[in-house]
Amino acid sequence: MTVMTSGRALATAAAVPALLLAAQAQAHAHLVASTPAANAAVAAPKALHLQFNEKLEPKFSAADLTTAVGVPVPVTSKAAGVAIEATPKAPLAPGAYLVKWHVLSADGHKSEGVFNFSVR
Ligand SMILES: [Cu+2]
Repeated sequence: MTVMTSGRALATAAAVPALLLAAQAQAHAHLVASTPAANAAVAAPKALHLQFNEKLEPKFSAADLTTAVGVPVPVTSKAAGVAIEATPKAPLAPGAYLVKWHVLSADGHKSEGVFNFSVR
């Protein structure tokens, strides 16, 4: 009984990414979710999480952080699997921030993007 239940759960979980990939088949790696979310106003996050639709090449995938006026904010960026985690080296002060990401997906295509959030 336990085996059947987990089997159904796995089948359901596998179906969701398959649908997402089908809808984005031409788009290569792109951002599907982030924490903070784009345009969100949040308490200072300890880390930024970016999730993509395709597996990333860690050596060529990273996120950078700047203030809204372009002043670099030091972060440690680590890519693994389909995600990037960028950890600010110091607590983020209240204000507006810009996250710039660039990735190389496992299919060999580069893509990049930008989103912003603010710290209350
Ligand atoms: Cu591609």
